[in-house]
This record gives sequence, structure tokens and C-alpha cells, in this order.
Amino acid sequence: MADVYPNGSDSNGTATPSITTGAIRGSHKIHHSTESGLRVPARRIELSNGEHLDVYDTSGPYTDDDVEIDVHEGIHPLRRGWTDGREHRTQLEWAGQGVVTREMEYIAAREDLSPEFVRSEVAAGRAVIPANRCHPETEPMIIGKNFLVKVNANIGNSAVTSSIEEEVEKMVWASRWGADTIMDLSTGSRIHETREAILRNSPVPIGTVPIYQAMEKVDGDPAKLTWDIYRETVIEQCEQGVDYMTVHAGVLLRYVPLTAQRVTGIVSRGGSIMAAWCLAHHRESFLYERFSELCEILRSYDVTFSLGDGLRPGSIADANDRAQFAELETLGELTHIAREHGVQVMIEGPGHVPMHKIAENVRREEELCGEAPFYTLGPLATDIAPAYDHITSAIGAAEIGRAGTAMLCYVTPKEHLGLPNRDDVKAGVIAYKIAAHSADLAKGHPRAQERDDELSKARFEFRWNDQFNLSLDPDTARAYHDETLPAEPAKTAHFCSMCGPKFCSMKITQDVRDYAEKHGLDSVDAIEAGMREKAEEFTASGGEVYLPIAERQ
Ligand code: IRN
Ligand code: FE2
Repeated sequence: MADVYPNGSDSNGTATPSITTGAIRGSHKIHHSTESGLRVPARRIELSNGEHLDVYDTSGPYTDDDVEIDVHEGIHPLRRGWTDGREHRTQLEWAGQGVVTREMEYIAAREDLSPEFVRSEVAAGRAVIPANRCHPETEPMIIGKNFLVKVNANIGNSAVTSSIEEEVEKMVWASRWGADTIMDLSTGSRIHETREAILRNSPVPIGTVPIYQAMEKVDGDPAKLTWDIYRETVIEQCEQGVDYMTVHAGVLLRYVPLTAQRVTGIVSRGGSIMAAWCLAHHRESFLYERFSELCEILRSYDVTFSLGDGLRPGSIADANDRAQFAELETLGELTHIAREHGVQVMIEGPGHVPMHKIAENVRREEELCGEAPFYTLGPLATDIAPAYDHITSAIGAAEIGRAGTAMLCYVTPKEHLGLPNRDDVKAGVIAYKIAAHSADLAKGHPRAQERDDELSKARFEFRWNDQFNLSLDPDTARAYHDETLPAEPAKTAHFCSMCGPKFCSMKITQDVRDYAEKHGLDSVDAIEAGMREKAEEFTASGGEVYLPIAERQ
């Protein structure tokens, strides 16, 4: 284990929590080789019965053995040289010409699908590969409804808190726990340097919202924004290697009044900036009017559009209203323009939506935007639980993922309350891994259930260590078990402290099965006989399910 910032300190002078690199407990990094020799990572979870399970891995070199990462040097530029001698085309253009790129081959191995399938999904615009040719550090990944549902984690400092080191650390931390992409939403000072440090150290694609940096350049006055300032900012970020960009080009002047009667008005930062600009100048936004020029810039780096939902609902009351769906129509129009320019596109979605109104969002998006990958922020299924919005939103995220959303933008427990710290980032990522995996199961992804089955078998067989190691968060699972039964023998014991030795349902079931085997009974008879015996045992022991408190210790 190496600490990247053993003696670091943040802007407030307090100690920076260290980045824990090295393997995730109970597993290690392996690589599979593709036909043409690409090394594709996976995480191998070793089980105590001699078996193992390989799972998708987003952690990059940070979980390699004995890794020493110098954040000033950056990580190995895996894709450097991949595009040498290749014309500058986007993945969409190559796919359209029938070419399987190395990125597609890599992704096919990662997702256990054929390279041709990957190519055809990209060609159809149903999937995107966010991979700026100036970001060779990324391990190629794909976003599309016919692939594993992905999770994005937002990080970034604000004018008020946090240092560059802390933001790099959050990126490493989020990808360690399974974030497939990271968005750097930094505002305030040192935006360029923060982004540079994140990009050079990130194994996952990085997204940004360039209008935030453009706003810094005009001292926070939206009316002073111009196309030239915006354009220059976009080019600066493309050159640095940003893989996808949120562009709120669907906020049109005539849509702004549609938000007047809303309970929460415009809640998108980018959306409110563009609405303010449109009102101040009484003109259509430059993002909309200059969209074709913007397409040409993004095309030359193969940066993917993430068309922003500037008018997304910010409350249950505003879900699926006219403003929201009017903007979606414009995003549909822009999707087709971007594709004509050869630029990859995904579409951002809400927000706050009650469960019965979720499916309609996916249906409309697919229809209007030619099945471009949908990328949603939650949505929160209710507004009533600030401090728990990773949960309120993971409920909506699971539902919208099941309906076909390709990537879920996480929400942390600090949403609506403050800037997330490292623990909040982990809580958000884990909540969203649960939502994404639940959606994969419901969609019938062919390999999703393997991990559930392995974990359930381990649970049933009282292989506690295997149960921890197969879980999304082995550290916390083990720590919770340790709270009441810390001793090593407890990690193979046939009960836990929840029900105690006498009332463990799994133990009773096993006893019944053993009984059946011993007495040579068929299963129905065995269960009846076994249950009769258990009933007698239970009655003999006093017949109390809940022991008096004194006896529980
Ligand atoms: C995702 C879906 N809808 C919005 N998002 C994310 O919200 C987006 O990707 C970016 O990270 C952030 C943009 O927020 P504003 O500027 O729309 O508030
Ligand atoms: Fe919100």
C-alpha cells in the first residue's frame, strides 16, 4: 500500500487524507490479452473454495501491485501511439466506415462482446466512446444501453473549498470504487491546473462543463459571455484532453418563460447561465447559433457532446413539464446535426422525477434523439430526504437505468447541502453501483447475475470472507461483521450476531438438508420431518423467538 499524499495538507492546513492505492481487499488486478495484443484489465476476486470471479475494473494502475504513483508525472499513457499514422477521425466516423478501432477491440474484451457488435452500436449512434485523442491515459470504455450501465462521479472544487491534490485524490478514490467516468466541475481559481492534474492521472474519461470556466473569465457575469470566450475555453479544454463536454445548447430564449410557474425554476447551473444570457441580450444563445462551428472543434479531437439538460426539473412538482420536454426536442434536433458532423453525442436528463413518470423520459429521449445514450442525474424519486439524496436518487436511477438509460450521474449525501468529501464520494459511487447493477440484472445482461450468485452461495455456505470480498464494498462489510464478531473463527461460523446461533435461517435450512440426506428422505418429506424436529427443539428451548435482553449478550 502506498500513500500518494502521505504528508499532504489541504488549503485549510489540515492533513489531506491519503490515497490508498494497491489492490482492493480480497482481489488483485489481472489483464486479458486481445487478439492483437492489447492488455485489458479486470479485477480477480479469489475465493476460499479455490474458485475465482473476474469483474469489470475501472481503477486503472491504482490497484496494481506495489504501485508508486507520482502525481506530477501522471500515469502511463496507454493509448499513446494508437492513433499514429491514422487519420484524425472520430470513433463514430470510423465505425460508420466499417473500421473496428483499437478502442472498440479493447471495449469488446472488457464487456465480453464481439468487436463487430461494439462497432455497430457506435455506428448507429446508440453508444459513444468518450476518448479525446489528447487523453491517452484513458482506458477505453463505452456508454450505451446495450452495454453495462455506467456510473459518473462529479468532483471539483468551488471558490470556497478544496485543493488540487484533494480533487486528484477524489478522482482516484471514485474510480477505485467503480466510477466509469469523472466530471471535473471545478469553478473558482486554478481551474486549468486542477483539470491538468486530474487528466494526467485519470484512467477513466473526464467530462467538463466549459461554460463554468468561461464564466470565470468574465468575472461571473453571464451577460458578458461571448462566443469567442466560450470557443477559446472549449479549445483549451480539448487540447488538455477532456473526453466529453456538457453543452447547454437546448436552452432557447422562448423556453425561459415556460419555467416561470415552476416550484423550483431553473436548477441547472449551466441552464441558468444561458437563460440569463438570452434574457440579457434578448437573443438566441450562441451555443445554439454556433452549434455547427462547435461540432467542428469537437470533431477534430473526437470529444463527445453531452447535451445538457438546462431546464431539467429540480423538484417532483416540476417533473415532465413543458419546459423540460421542449428543451428535449431541441436536443433531438442538435443530436442529428452533431452526427452529420461525425461527432458522438449523449443526452443529459433529469433531475427530480417520481417513479411513475420516469419511463416516459426514456421513451421520449429515444424517440427524439435517435437513441443517443441517455445520461441522467439520478433522478431523485422524492424531495423529502436531504442528507440521504444518494438513496432518493439511486431509487430513481435504478428505475431509469432499467428503462434504458446508459449512464447514471451519481448524487452524494451532500447534494443540496455542500461540497462532497471523500467519504461522500464513496457513498455516492457505491449507491450508484447498486442502481446500475440492479438495472443490468433487470435488463437481463448475460453476465450480471454471476456475482449475485457467487455472493449468495458464499453467504449460504458461511464463507464470510468470500461474502465480504464479493461485495461492492468489502471494507465496510467486514467492518460491520467485526463490530460484533471480530474473532477470526467467526469468519467461518454458521451464524452471525443478527439472529445468533439458534435462529439462523440458513443454518436451519442446512440442518434440514443434512437431515434429509442422513435419513434418505425425499425433499418434501425431509423438510416436513426436519421441521417437526426443529419445532420440538424450539418448544423445548422455551419457545421464545426474541430472547430477553439480558440473554442476548
Ligand atoms: C447529468 C445529467 N443531467 C445533468 N448531469 C450533470 O450535471 C452533468 O453531466 C454535469 O456533471 C452537471 C451539470 O450541471 P448543470 O450545469 O446542468 O447544473
Ligand atoms: Fe436537486
